[in-house]
Amino acid sequence: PGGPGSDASVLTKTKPKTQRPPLYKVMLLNDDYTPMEFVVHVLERFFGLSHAQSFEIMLTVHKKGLAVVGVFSYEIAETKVAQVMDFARRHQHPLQCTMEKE
Ligand code: TYC
Repeated sequence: PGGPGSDASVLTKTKPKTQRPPLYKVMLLNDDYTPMEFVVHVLERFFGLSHAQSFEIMLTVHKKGLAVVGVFSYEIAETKVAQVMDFARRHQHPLQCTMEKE
């Protein structure tokens, strides 16, 4: 009892795991009708991006079909998507904004 290989001699290290909340990518999708200036305005207004950054991301979406505009916690991502979708709908533009777990 207590010799090599017995339970008492086996050291089990338990790594403390820090739980981080999952993050969500918020993406803008391209369409043929939403004016470019409107998309730039949306990015400035709801994502706090500079005009230059907003223009760049808008062009990426226009050329590639979609782009990640930011990464947020679930609640914030959900709010951004709702704000953009509501703003686009109120202006009668078909702009689509979605979120996806990172
Ligand atoms: N493709 C649109 C146009 O040519 C511009 C646009 C860019 C629309 C990004 C949506 O998420 C978008 N007017």
